[in-house]
Amino acid sequence: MDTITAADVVVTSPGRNYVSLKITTSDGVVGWGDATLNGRELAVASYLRDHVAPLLIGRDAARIEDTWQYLYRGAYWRRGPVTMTAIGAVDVALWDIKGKTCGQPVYQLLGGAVRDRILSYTHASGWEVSQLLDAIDEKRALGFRAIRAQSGVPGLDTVYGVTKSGSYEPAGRGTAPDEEVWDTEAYLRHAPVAMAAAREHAGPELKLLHDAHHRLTPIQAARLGKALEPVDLYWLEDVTPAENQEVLRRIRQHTTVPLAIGEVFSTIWEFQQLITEQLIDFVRAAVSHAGGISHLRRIAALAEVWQVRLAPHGPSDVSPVAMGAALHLGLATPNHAIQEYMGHPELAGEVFRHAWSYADGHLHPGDAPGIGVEVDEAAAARFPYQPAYLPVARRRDGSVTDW
Ligand code: CS2
Ligand code: MG
Repeated sequence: MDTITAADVVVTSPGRNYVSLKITTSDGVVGWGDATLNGRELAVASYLRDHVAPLLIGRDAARIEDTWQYLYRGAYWRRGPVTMTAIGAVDVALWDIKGKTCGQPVYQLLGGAVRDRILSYTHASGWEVSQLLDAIDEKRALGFRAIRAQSGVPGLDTVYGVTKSGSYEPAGRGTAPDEEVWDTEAYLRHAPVAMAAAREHAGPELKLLHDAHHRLTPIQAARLGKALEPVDLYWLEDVTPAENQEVLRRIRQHTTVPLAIGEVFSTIWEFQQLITEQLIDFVRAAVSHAGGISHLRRIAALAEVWQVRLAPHGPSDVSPVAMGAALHLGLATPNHAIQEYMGHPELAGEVFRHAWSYADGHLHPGDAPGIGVEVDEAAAARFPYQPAYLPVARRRDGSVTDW
């Protein structure tokens, strides 16, 4: 039996913070998992170091599902992003080990490829609409066939997904969150204008996506959805906070715009009504935040029954390890639609070596045994953790709203 002999947490910050879990077995096999939770990295690192790692020592590395059940049901206190990201890191690391032990890429262990390559989308943004259109052209020149478009909003100094200069990274370094002023009415006036300009500029073929990032009430979301129907979006994302899954019913009554929800969700139970009542079209959970490959494949299987498709979250704060895991799952999952690929900081390339690759608007996990992503621990040590927080949004009256 190949038993777990060590479970170590590697916190590093090559351009942004990442938390990786390294599991080592008695046969000398090393598996890696991603435990990064943007703005709460140390909470997951502690959950792993203080409460999970000691329990893993001596366990059979091959028993992935038993370990998942042990960490989920055995914890008593369950669900939530910290717990599920910790479990996700263990799960991906154990799949990595199993693949390496069998000499197979993980997608082969999941039933083999159902597609040759995975459609991907990336981000294009610009404070002014003209800058957004230029950014779309730049990303199309890189081969992307699907692009998320985000623009500034007249009257606001900060807007989700856009910077006035340089590249966009959501979490600001510092010991407290930046605070941003948000004005939904200004956004609702401008978003249809910016998205229509993007569609006019890009032509009918390009898959255009837009992220409303949890900020609208259901009726505001319905209004935006209707206004964007002529733009023919591939999806409108996070139109409203969806802890109350029921509210999506109201939006569905008013608009046919495809809806994508769930990057902040971490278990199948948060998707249960959204899927079984077809209140959404795309599931957005990340492999790292939703309990790993073992749990996200369950969510995908439920979604398949209701013709809902999987589109895993893939921003810069989903590390190259979890991107690799997402691609193995995506290659082997029939109802997988598209993989987000925002890209990672350039410095991350000094720490993470990956077999997955991008070409011509698509991604592929590669055929290295396991997940195919290795972490250079010596390089990781060169980039110590730096506190960083996602912003807090406030309305113009000073009350906190969803960022
Ligand atoms: C965004 C994310 O990629 C997306 O769809 O919603 O970039 C999100 O803002 C960050 O992951 C938050 O850490
Ligand atoms: Mg999003």
